[in-house]
Amino acid sequence: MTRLTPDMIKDVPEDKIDLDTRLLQATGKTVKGIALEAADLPDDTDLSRFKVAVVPITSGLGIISGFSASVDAIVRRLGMDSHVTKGTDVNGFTEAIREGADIIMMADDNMFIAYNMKEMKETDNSWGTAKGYAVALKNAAGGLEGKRVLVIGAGMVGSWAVRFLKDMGADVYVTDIVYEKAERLKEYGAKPLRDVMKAISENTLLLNAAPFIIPGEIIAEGSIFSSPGVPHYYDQLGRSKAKAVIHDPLEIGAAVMAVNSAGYSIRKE
Ligand code: PYL
Repeated sequence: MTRLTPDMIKDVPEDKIDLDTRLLQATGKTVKGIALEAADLPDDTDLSRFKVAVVPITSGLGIISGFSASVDAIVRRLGMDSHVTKGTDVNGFTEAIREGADIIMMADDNMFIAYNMKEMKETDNSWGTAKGYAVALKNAAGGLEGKRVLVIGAGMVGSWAVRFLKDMGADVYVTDIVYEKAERLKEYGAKPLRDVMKAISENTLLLNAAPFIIPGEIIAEGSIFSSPGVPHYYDQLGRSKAKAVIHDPLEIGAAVMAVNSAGYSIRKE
């Protein structure tokens, strides 16, 4: 998982890129709509009763400036009652417990989770990102039943994405610069492709879960990229040929985590 930098997320707290407008154009849904679909919850689900605490974590490479504020802003935009704890680490976690948070969200260098305190269930960022971007692709493509989809990158996000796309009825291919990683996903019914560039040039529905900058020359006309991978860059030629490029540095993954975590409580009612 590539570590975010403050520059990558600087526009998230105030939503300066107006992500919902972009997502509505590409998928017909907002971040909240995608997150509710990803969590199998009705579109009119009211999330306002959920209290979320975001706990900054100083371990390892430490705090990423703006990360907690970004997660907090994303969760507030879902209509939940969210805040960042004053304390960090165990101090912050204890604060969250004492104030009765329903959901705690925190990330170290390896894991980013949303934890439902009452149901004692976690939702992690790889799962949330893969589910959210698979749902985004499905909406952008008008359904995936029987359609060929290429997953680029067989890491944590890519391997979840393969499973979700198969569940949506897609004919899933997967490629990775380490072919053996792609081959391992045959167990989920994906078809590994050895030649990465050729695979990309021959597909128009793609979920790019790799930190991989794709040269515009190889992009097929009318491609739809659902593209969570960071660093994120498509050159002018690639953007002119693509029908849509769906990307954000954190929002869709974090929103799916929070909504799916709330879903554990909603489904118990
Ligand atoms: C969760 C993000 C998505 C992509 N890469 C992942 C990443 O950057 N992980 C590290 C997050 C560290 C957060 C830091 C803090 O500010 O609490 N411990």
